[in-house]
Amino acid sequence: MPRKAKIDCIVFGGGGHARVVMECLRLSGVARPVAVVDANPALRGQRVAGVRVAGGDESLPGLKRRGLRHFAVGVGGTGDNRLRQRLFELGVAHGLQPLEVVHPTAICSPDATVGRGVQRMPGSIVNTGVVLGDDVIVNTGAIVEHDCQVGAHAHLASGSVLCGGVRVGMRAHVGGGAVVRQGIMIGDGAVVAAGAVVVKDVQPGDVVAGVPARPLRRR
Ligand code: JB2
Repeated sequence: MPRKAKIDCIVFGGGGHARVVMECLRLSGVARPVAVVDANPALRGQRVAGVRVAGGDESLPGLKRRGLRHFAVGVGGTGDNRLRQRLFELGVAHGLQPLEVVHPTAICSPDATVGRGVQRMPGSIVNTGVVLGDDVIVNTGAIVEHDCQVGAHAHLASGSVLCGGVRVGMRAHVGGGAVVRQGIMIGDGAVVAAGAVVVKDVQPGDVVAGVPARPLRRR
């Protein structure tokens, strides 16, 4: 049952991830999404999960004049997290406050450190000693074991598992169902394909896939 929200907010992006974000905000009662901002002009004036698309990113000053002060990045993506970083920085540059997005079923240790705008989706688990940078997504059912460090804007996709002490760089993407062995380092902007099992460090920008994971190419 959704709880009564205290804060009205803007959601960047009007696709599938945005609808999950809006549901989390509603269920947790943290905020009420009241405007979607999306780059697709065809969406303007349409409704996404019942919320009107106000326009593209240029509509932010007008939304601020309406008194909105908070935002959530509703863009997910399956590899390239640069857009998410740009939108996060855009919101902050407009003086808006990033909201933490937490589904009621997400678990987080009290001894984890969580950055601004972090998203913890249904059934995700963040264990003790973990550090999550700004704007990280711990997507549905993902597990972040003890003492992992995850850089800003990284996306841990649904069902992925980071065993203990893994380090994930900024903007890296760990694909759905991938498993990363304990102590491994994944470089900035690297991509681990869905279902991979990572047993060796991944260099910045590398794309790795398979069991065990091997480099496919560098971005
Ligand atoms: O610069 C932009 C911009 N570029 C694209 N500014 C704003 N405000 N919005 C932008 N967008 C919009 O993001 C697109 O027009 C589109 O409506 C939305 C992205 O939606 P899409 O459904 O394509 O992807 P997603 O990020 O919501 O979901 C992906 O990532 C999730 C984690 C999907 O691949 C999902 O399957 C996945 N679960």
